[in-house]
Amino acid sequence: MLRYVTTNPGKVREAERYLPDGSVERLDFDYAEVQADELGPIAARGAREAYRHADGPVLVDDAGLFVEGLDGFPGPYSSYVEDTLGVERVHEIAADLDDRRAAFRCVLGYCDGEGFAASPDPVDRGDRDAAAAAGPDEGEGDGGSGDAGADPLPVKLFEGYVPGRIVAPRGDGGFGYDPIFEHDGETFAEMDTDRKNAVSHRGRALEKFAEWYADR
Ligand code: ITT
Ligand code: NA
Repeated sequence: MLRYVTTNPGKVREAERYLPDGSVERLDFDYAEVQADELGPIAARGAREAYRHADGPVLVDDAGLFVEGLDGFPGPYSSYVEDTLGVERVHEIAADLDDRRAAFRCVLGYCDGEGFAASPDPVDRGDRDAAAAAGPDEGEGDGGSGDAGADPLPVKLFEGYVPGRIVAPRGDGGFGYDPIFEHDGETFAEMDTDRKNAVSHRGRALEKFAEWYADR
């Protein structure tokens, strides 16, 4: 059984469409989100922590909204910013910008305690094209913990990206920043789950994961 580790039921609703019925269950576990500029290291460390907690295969999902005109803010801090400022305030801030382009990024981190055939690296990107999204190599030197040395648990990362722009809130589907994120004339909150999945950051990452998982 694969555990999809998240405190966010909205993510699971989307993920279910990509994973065989009955093969995955949600694990409501709040792994520590290390402070980092990039989603990749957060997902990789989260996957290891969740694996040790679950004692079985896990998939963690770290996502964020990156606003161009704000140099990528809130990015990895999207969850904190949603809880503090709120989505409407993020729209108000973006409304004053010349450049309201934005992107959602999602990084999935898979860990099952074993190595991956094709990858001697502790962190293997399932998706090299979008490597920029997760940033430079995970860099086990997190600088904070004091205990040097790479965590040997291998993690495989899958990334997805979708461009769009920040608009006044519309729609009541989805979750999080969906009402203020417009892609192709519609906000994500105006799309149903299948339509959002067909274009979204999470859909792209899940598609890559599902393909790899099916024939690993
Ligand atoms: P977990 O970490 O427990 O999975 P979370 O909601 O905190 O749940 P993230 O840290 O990945 O997840 O999310 C960062 C923020 O981005 C958070 O405020 C989410 O609501 C938001 N977010 C993530 N994916 C989104 C999506 O597809 N559409 C809209 N907002 C999204
Ligand atoms: Na989170």
